[in-house]
This record gives sequence, structure tokens and C-alpha cells, in this order.
Amino acid sequence: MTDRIWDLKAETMPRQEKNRLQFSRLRETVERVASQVPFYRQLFAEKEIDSSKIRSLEDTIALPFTSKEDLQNHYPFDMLAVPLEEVVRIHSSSGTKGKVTPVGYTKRDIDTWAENVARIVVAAGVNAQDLVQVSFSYGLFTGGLGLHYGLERVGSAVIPVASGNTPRQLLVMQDLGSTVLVSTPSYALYLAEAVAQQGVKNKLQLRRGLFGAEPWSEGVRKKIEEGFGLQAYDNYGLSEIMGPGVSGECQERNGLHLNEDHFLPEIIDPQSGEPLDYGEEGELVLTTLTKEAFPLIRYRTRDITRLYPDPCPCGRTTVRMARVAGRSDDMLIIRGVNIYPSQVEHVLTQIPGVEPHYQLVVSRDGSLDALEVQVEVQAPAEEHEIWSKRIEEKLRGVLGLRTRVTILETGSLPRSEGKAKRVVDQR
Ligand code: DLL
Repeated sequence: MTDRIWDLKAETMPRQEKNRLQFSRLRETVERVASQVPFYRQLFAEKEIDSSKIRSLEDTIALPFTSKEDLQNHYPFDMLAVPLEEVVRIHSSSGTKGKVTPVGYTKRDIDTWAENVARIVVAAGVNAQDLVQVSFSYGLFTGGLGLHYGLERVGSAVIPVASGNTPRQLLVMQDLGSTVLVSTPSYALYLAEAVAQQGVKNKLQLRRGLFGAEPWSEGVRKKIEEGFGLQAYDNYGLSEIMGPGVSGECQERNGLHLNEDHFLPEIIDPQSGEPLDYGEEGELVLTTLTKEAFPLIRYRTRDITRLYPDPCPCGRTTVRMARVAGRSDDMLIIRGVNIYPSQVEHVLTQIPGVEPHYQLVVSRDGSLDALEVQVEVQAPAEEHEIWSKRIEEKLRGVLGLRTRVTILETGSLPRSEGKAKRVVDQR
């Protein structure tokens, strides 16, 4: 069965036609930032770049990268390509380290955003009949309002519960009969746990869930699906580029369709900055093609993924990205093994009896880094030792990683209502 497709023309456009569209939008963007954003004007002058040098899409690689540091150095509004009076909304990135990065939107940007989100929610099977419980926070974070506008555009009834207040979430879910849940995967796990504790799974109408804003493994997908009896879909985005709506899974759940007519993707080697081929794992770099207020050229997302250009059985021709393994800055190097927290999560969630609640504590052991995995298991204290050995062996077998596993009782680790903090760095 083919999915319903929100924007048939854009999402099924033949590649050649799409490349032509991307190229003309890229040139326009380069011209616009060169004339409107002093940062780019100066950078292009230094590197002797102007739009006449962009003769094909391949010439994108001649353009300089933009980094998070560039945005921080032009805090708060120097990267805007329009006067502040044309800005109608400001969001910001999470800013876990240092200052937040404010991002502006014009009226048209807000409209484009809603269209992009509409595409990904329809790809995940949501329609006008759905009652959608949005359990993302509403505020500077782009998750709440971003999903909200896209869902309204599709015609769903949006319930803006926002994050937190778990008892109320469960009440709304049951009494209003929410059919779709939207949240971070870690909050969904927390909610699923509360559903199990109250024994109300059979009172729920949920059929689908859209989860994103942080890395999550297939194991967690399974736990969430079992916990609510729904089908879970991944969606990806980042505030600097727009927010949610950059890419999302269709019914095939085999990669996230990227809205390429608005965002030009590349994969690069995070160390050398050299471009990598389709299928190769590296850092995602995005150039906005239609943003008015906050256009970015070759923005380094730090997110590690791959791109697949082959058409999808769903009928969409947009390039698909693999689920994000993690951020290059979250990669741990433990005794020579490079590892993302989501890989540890994947192994843990494959072991029956182990709960999907864990934390990784990284410390220094002499000149080497050491990893302690704290994980919850439903087992009496006298069995913790056996469990710890069993999990250590499993991690070593699958990931080649030597760790110390500490077993905790169910409910010991903090639960997250937004993005989970999985790594505690004691170095
Ligand atoms: O998290 C935007 C968003 C909201 C996406 C709701 C999806 C749903 P930021 O707060 O700026 O924006 O954080 C962006 O979160 O660079 C990734 O590292 C991570 N991230 C977002 N979605 C995913 C995902 C929003 N599906 C940063 N899988 C990004 C893995 C994700 N990581």
C-alpha cells in the first residue's frame, strides 16, 4: 500500500528536476546571504567566493562551513538576513553547553516550517481524524510549537499538553482518547512506565507515536511500542536549521525522508571535512534553501548518519537519512573503542529483564577512560552480581567494550520529561 503523501509534487519529484530546483535555490541563497549577512559577506570575500562560482550542485563543496561557534560569535542577532521587524518568532537551540543560540523566523518561514512538519506527520500515518497529544515542551524549544503548527495544518485535533505532569498526561490520554503521541522517546518510555504501573494500557486509543529530538535505539522503539500498543516513528531536526520537520520516517520505517527541496544535505568526514559518498557514515551538513530570516550555508550539525538516495517503496523520491547514531561531540572513546551512547542502549534493550533506563558514567582511570554503565534491572539484590557480569559480557561481546556494570533497582535513575541526559562525564 502506498502512503498518503502531503506534497505529492515536492516529495515525488524526479531527481534531475529536484537537483535543478536545489541548484537555483542554492544560488539565490548564496547571493542573499552575501548581500544581507555581514558574516557571510566577509567570509566569502576572504575565500573569493561569489554566486557565479556556483555553477552546479557539486560546487557546494567550494563554500565554507558554518559552525555553532560562528553562531555564538554573532550572538544574538547578527546572523539574521532580514531586519528584526520582519521576524515574527524566535526560538533557540537547547544550549546544553554555554549560551543558547537564538533563531528567527519570518512569516513565510513559519509557513514553510508548518508545511515541512505536515509532510513528516502525514508520512508517519497521521491524518485529520487524529487526536494528537503533543507532550513536547512549548517554549524556546522548537519541538512543541513546531509539531503543533504542522499537525494543525494537516487538520488533526492538537492537544497541547506540553511536557511534564505525568498524571495529567495519562488522564488526557484516556479521557480524550488521544490517538497519536508526540514526545521525546525518553519521555515516552517514562509515560509507558506510568501506564504499566496504573494498568491502563487497555484504556488507551493510541495507534501511532512520533518521537524525536534525541537519539534512540530500535530496542527503545520496541519498548515504547509494547508499552502503549502503538507504532513508533522517528523524526529529526534542529533549531538552527528550523526545528522538527527536516526529516522523518514513512510507513516503511527504513530511513528518514529529508525535505531536500528546503535543506541541501551532505555527509562529510567530521575530522577532515572531506565529502563522503552515499551510504558512508559521517557528519550531516545542511544548507537551507528557502529560509528567509536565518539562512545557513553548510551548517555542521555534528549529527552522525548516512544518506541513501534510492527511491523508497512509499513513492517518495527524497533522500533518506539513517537514524542518527549520536552527535560527534557525544562519542566516547573507551580504551580505543569509539562508541555512541545509543549503541550501548541498543545492547541493553536486547537483554530480556533489563530496563531501558541507564546512565553512562565516564571517568579517568590513569591515562585511560573508563566506562561505568548504570542500569535498572528487575531482580532481587542478591542477583545483582550475576546480572552485572551477564551484561558486562554482553557489552564486551557485541561492542568489544570493557565496562563496569552497576545494577540499580527499578526507578532509581532520574526519568526525563524532555531530552534525557545519558552521559555523566567525570573526567
Ligand atoms: O531537537 C528539534 C526537534 C524537535 C526534532 C522535536 C525532532 C522533534 P534542538 O533542540 O536544536 O532541536 O536539538 C537538535 O537534537 O542536532 C540532534 O543532535 C538531536 N536530534 C534531534 N532529532 C533527533 C533524532 C530539536 N530523531 C539536536 N534522532 C540535533 C537523534 C536527534 N537525534
